[in-house]
Amino acid sequence: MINIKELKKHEPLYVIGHKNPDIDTAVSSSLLASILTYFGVEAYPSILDKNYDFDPYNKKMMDDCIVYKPKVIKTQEVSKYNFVVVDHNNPIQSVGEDATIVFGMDHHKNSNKIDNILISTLCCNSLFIYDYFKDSYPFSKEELYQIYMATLNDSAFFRASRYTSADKKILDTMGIHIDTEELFHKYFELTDLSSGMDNIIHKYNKVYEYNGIRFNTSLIKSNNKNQYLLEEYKKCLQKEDESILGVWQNFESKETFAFFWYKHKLQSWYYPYIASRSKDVMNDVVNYLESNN
Ligand SMILES: [Mn+2]
Repeated sequence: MINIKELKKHEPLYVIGHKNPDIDTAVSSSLLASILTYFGVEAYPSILDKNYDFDPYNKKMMDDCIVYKPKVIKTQEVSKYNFVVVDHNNPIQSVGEDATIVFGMDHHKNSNKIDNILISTLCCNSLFIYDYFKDSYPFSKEELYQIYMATLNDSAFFRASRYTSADKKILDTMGIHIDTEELFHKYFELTDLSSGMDNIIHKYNKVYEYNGIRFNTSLIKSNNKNQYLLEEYKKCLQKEDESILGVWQNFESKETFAFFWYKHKLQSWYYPYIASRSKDVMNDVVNYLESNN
């Protein structure tokens, strides 16, 4: 169990997710702040002012399930606060490496940059928080619904490879019965490619890091109609000065194409399913980096 007594020494705590928040980051930070408050620790969901730029593909679904009102912290005042991180575990994706982080809960590959962090293999961090506290915190109906929505979004409505039987098992205990295919048709959005490939590659990209090697990443959700743009995407990646990982998922043909532009060489991978950027693709990237360094 988490050490409440120890956390209390650092209050108030500011629970923060990754920049360009998606549903899981919004729900995770709000939820963990509420849980800590319930245990008597002063805590608030938070975000840095420079990062308050939503991932637009989640906005409608997010607005329909959560009133996300984080405390907005000025980036130059980060050193005044004690943070708890959720839905990421590398400080470069939020508060920066000099900030004080006292605790964290995440479901991505461990960067080993934060000492006191719990890492899960579940497909969604909100689901991990639910599983961890379900016997000690009375989740409201509204919170359960938010967790369900975050899980749907993080798993591409159960289509992504990171969604496993372990996730399903936990979801089944929540007592929520909704038509997820109906929600898929209501909320799922393909990447808008109309503003040009160069723009798209630089928009809402996440920085990844492995063993000190940093690279940008881009994720495209496509269909058969847009598949002809894959070659242009590949070309645009190769025009980058810095390293970049591009992931192209076709939700109609259920295929994934990944390209890693590193040291001016392009490495490609193909998956006959919807491969998760943070799981399957990153695994291959890590293996590639290990065999090439
Ligand atoms: Mn997540």
